[in-house]
Amino acid sequence: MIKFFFHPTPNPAKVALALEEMGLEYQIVPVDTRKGEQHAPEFLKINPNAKLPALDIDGDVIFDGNAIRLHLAQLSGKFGVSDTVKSTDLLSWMMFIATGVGPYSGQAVHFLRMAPEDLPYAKNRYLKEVQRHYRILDDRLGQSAYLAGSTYSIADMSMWGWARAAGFIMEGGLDSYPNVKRVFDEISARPAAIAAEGLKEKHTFKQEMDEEAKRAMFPQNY
Ligand SMILES: N[C@@H](CCC(=O)N[C@@H](CS)C(=O)NCC(=O)O)C(=O)O
Repeated sequence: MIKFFFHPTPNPAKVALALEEMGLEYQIVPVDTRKGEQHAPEFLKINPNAKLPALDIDGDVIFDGNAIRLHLAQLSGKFGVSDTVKSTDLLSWMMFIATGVGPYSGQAVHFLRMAPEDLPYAKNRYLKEVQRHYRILDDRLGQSAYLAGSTYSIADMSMWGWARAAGFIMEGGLDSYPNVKRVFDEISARPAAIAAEGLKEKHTFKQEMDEEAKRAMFPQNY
C-alpha cells in the first residue's frame, strides 16, 4: 500500500496527478503545513526536509516530488522513458522544472504575497525569472507536442503543478504562453487531474495564513 503524505499545494498536486494517471492505489495522510505538522518528529523521519509530498511504499520511504515521479514511472512502467520519450529529454525537462520553474515560482509567491516586508528588487527578480522559465517552456511546446517528446509524460505532470498557480504569480496567468496553456488545459481536463484536484475536498486543512501558519512556514522570521 502507498501512503501519500499530502497537503493541497503545487508539489503534492503533481504527485497526486502521477498516482492517479498510473492507476496506483494510495491512502492519503494529511499533513497540515499551516499548523506546523511538517516539523513533527515523526514526519521528519519521513522527510527530513519538512516538506510535502512524500510517500511510504510498503515501508520504503521516498521524498521530493521529482524523485517520486521518476520512481513511480519506473515502478508502473508508465509515463516515463518509452519509444516516444527519450531519457535525455525526459531528464532535461524534469530537472529544468525541478530546479527552475518550481523554486522560482515558490520564491515569487513568497515575495509577491507572503513576505513581511515589501521588497521590490526580490519581487522583480523572481517574477522575471518565472516569466523567463515559462518562455522557455512555451518555446519547447511550440516545437514538440509534449515536453519530453511526442507523448505525455511525467515531465508534463511536473509542469502542471505550478502552472495551476500561474495566475497567482503573473498577471494574465498563462495568456502569454499559449503552448504551455494548450498542454496545461489538456492535462487539466483529464480524469486523473480532476481526481487530483478533488483531493483537497476530502480533508480539512487550515486556510488562514495567521501567526501560527507564518511561524510554521517561515521559521527564519522568528
Ligand atoms: N522540491 C520539493 C519541494 C517541496 C515543497 O516546497 N513543498 C511545499 C508545498 S508545495 C511545502 O511542503 N511547504 C511547507 C513548508 O515550506 O513549510 C518537491 O518538489 O517535493
